[in-house]
Amino acid sequence: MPNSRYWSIIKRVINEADIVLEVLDARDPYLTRNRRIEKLVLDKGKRLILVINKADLVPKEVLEKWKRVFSREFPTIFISARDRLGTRYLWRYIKMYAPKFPVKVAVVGYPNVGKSMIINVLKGRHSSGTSPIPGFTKSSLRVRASTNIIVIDTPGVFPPSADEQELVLCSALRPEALDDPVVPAIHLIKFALSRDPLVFEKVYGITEKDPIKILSEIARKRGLYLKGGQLNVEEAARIIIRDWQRNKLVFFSRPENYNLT
Ligand SMILES: Nc1nc2c(ncn2[C@@H]2O[C@H](COP(=O)(O)OP(=O)(O)OP(=O)(O)O)[C@@H](O)[C@H]2O)c(=O)[nH]1
Ligand SMILES: [Mg+2]
Repeated sequence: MPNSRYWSIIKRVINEADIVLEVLDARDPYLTRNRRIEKLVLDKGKRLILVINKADLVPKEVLEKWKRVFSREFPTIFISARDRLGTRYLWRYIKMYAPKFPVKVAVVGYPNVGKSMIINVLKGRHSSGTSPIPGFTKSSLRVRASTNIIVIDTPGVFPPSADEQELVLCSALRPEALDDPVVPAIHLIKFALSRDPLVFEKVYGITEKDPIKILSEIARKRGLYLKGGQLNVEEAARIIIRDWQRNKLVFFSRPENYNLT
């Protein structure tokens, strides 16, 4: 089970670092916050900055709200590593919170949130491999971003207590890694509809609101049938999960969804 092995890497890297960037997914920064990491950072007396990444997928007014809510606890910024937006702020925050120079900055968080892409942005060129498949980075990697700043990439980790459905929502589990993709896909569909009732109409042209019917429609439209002629809803479930992880199925949460204002 790599997650537990990855945790030991995270602990070591947090020990070594002066500042920790906890990377969150802008589509749901609340769900992708990892309290266990935050506690570790605080216990070690290190400085924590919350970095909401993938800002290109979410309206700015929503990001401003998340920033306002989270800033009560920790310094928070939002960026798009892919589009290189807000990265100047990231530099500024790192310099502002550095207790000394040269400073070591650890980049941590759930799988697939964009940690390696942030490392590449800070470095200014491609140093760390990125991938839409969660669990890509498997060890820590130290990169000199400037004369005074060393950044450390880490593997994505999730809390051992997280269940499969949560992990699917956090894009932390590949659909291939699921024994039964249908249950988590149904959970994902319900979650998506609660955030945007029209999302399946917009993305797949499906007006159905019942999760099983949505899966059947996707299977029918793609011609996914089992040998006996029934619709292959398992494959449809994997497609939905994959589309969410690869940003084809786009919806997002607001602080109000968690009664945070
Ligand atoms: N739209 C969008 N996609 C992004 C952004 N940053 C990263 N991605 C995409 O998200 C996926 C994951 O990026 P990585 O940098 O590999 O994520 P990671 O956190 O290092 O993932 P692990 O190594 O698996 O833990 C890739 O497909 C990236 O292209 C961003 O700002 N916007
Ligand atoms: Mg990575």
